[in-house]
Amino acid sequence: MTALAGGIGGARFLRGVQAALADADVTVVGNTGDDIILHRLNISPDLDTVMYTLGGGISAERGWGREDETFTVRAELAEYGVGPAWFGLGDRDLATHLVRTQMLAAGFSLSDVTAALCQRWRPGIRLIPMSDDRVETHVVISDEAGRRAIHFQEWWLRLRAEVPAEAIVSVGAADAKPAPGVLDALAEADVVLLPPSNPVVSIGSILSVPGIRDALRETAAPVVGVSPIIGGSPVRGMADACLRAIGVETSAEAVGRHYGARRAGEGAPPARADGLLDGWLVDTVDAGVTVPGVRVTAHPLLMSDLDATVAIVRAALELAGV
Ligand code: FO1
Repeated sequence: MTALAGGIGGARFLRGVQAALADADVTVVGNTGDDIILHRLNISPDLDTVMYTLGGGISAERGWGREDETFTVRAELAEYGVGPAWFGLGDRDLATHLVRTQMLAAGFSLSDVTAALCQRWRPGIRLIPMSDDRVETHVVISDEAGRRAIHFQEWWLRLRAEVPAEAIVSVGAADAKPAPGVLDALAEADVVLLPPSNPVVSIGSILSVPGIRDALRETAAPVVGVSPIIGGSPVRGMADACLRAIGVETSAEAVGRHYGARRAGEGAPPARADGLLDGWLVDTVDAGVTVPGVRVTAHPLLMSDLDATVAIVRAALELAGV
């Protein structure tokens, strides 16, 4: 199986994949658009969130960063008036950023770094970045300081996505190449899943790397997505603020239609066949939504515990017909 994944929601879903398909060969293509350089350290939030969640190091309370974490270094930096205060730089997490930074500086690729970090965490899946080239998600906003682009993390964490995003841009994507193994993982999969990650800054960021979208559309494997929106609101995070930025309504139906159908269905009007999906799994409250050319089924989508998540994974695999 191959899955595209962002951060917290995607990682939680992958826990269900790990439990449901213990002996399957699973490749996760991780989003690196959230990556940020702080204090000259290379930080990859979504890769770390997947690695920690599947490797048993994640903070259960926060969904990101490490369990038993402390923030002493951040506090000391603040004493010097050095920010940013809005980014939760954890002391244990710092070691991950230090290892990544020094390996990149030594000439290793982000894929090599990720494989090395996973040697410790043993997530039980193969985690590869969407690209070894630098891609950063920036957000165009207008406020008293004028119209400008800020890093996604600043918009997400300092502004809590409360200032409208006029545009969300994957800086560097046009020149980025899929990381080694990404295209093969999509072409050779028996099934491809799009977890309930943020459709814009996580799934959308991965799809912004030239070649990945086409590989998804051309794979012989069935492609099934799981809605991140239940009953008109995002389960977690602020996907609604991101969807608003691209003019997509915050609903399971609108996101399904945003992803679109991979094959023209017999549905009238004939479905756009330039989309991604064969199947779209929505919550029971959204049962009955339609996505032309895409088979839609409903199942409770709240990942309230591991059993619930495993049941969602099974429903997605059933929809995929595998
Ligand atoms: N999310 C937060 O809501 N607050 C934080 O302070 C924060 C810090 C952080 C540090 C390392 C890391 O790997 C993830 C972190 N996240 C934090 C999550 C991060 O912002 C993710 O990019 C978003 O949750 C979107 O996936």
